[in-house]
Amino acid sequence: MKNLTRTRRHSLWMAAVLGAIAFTSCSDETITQDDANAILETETSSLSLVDHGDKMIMLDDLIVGDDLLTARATTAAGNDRGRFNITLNFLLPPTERQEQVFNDAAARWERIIIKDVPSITGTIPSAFEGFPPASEGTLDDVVIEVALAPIDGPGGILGQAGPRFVRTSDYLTISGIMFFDVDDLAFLESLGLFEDVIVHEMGHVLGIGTLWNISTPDFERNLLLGGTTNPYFGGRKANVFWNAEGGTGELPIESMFGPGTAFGHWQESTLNNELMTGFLNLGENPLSRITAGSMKDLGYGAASVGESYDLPRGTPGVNLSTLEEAGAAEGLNIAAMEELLMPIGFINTDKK
Ligand SMILES: [Ca+2]
Ligand SMILES: [Ca+2]
Ligand SMILES: [Ca+2]
Ligand SMILES: [Ca+2]
Ligand SMILES: [Zn+2]
Repeated sequence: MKNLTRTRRHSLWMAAVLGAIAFTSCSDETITQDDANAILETETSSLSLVDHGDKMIMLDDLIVGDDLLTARATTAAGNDRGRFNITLNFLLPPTERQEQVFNDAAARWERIIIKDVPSITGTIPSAFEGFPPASEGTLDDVVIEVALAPIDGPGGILGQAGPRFVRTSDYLTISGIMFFDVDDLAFLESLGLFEDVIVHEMGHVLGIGTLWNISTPDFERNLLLGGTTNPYFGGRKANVFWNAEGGTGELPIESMFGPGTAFGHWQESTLNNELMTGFLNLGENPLSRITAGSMKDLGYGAASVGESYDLPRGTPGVNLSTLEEAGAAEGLNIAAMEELLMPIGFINTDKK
């Protein structure tokens, strides 16, 4: 069993998230889609994440009920060997609009991460108590379980997102979750930010702010550098584009606005309306080639392309620390409403 040094961020509202979700499902009972719908129609709906404790799981060894689950890298072609594919697994039937927004969000990432990765054959358990597996058979290339359910009504908690299982070969996401409060979606839609929020959260599932730093006996990744006062992104590709866009010094990572925002996003005061800052601006929030470069630094086969993004020439990087809270752009403090989840385990994808 390997232990991953996790940079888990604790935040006040994380406790609120946990407190808000009732724990009622039984781990040894599988809930059908109809059952799930019935549960969600009651006032105290309940979706809870399977608790595996703090130890990282090696999926080869995971026993669920009487079943020993195994999942391995495979040479099976999968659906599409020519490109990187994000599969969305909706736990509950989405509305047409929700499905469209999630599909559009996945498509935005698939324009940036383009290279196929080895498919996985086997059973990947659901991250949620009592639900069918996240994936069975051959998975090409990443599966995201999407749960849209009531959490705490409008405002407050938006939800949780992050990876669940990562590959041992590259420590990148195989499975992840996006769990959102349905009661907040109309508000996001009214701001014109529904799709941007989903793309943003999908970025966390794929590793932004969640897989930057990993330390195991077999693998080290240290992309978040600079300590707590002047954090910056250490990846070379992202920095090439940061400089090409007009930034000076190192690509700055957010250090302010508390846990949940700090150390998991680009710095708001400098990167402004870039999508992976902690605040979503009203209007456009492009996914720039700076972020595309950071996906390459993580290890993805990413294209050096980004959506149209304008960073003023000479925008200072980590050397400047004059950020004031009041200077935050008008918009949605997405990071204060989300909980980033860290991976819970590995699937062995090393060549034998
Ligand atoms: Ca593929
Ligand atoms: Ca594949
Ligand atoms: Ca809410
Ligand atoms: Ca922003
Ligand atoms: Zn975020």
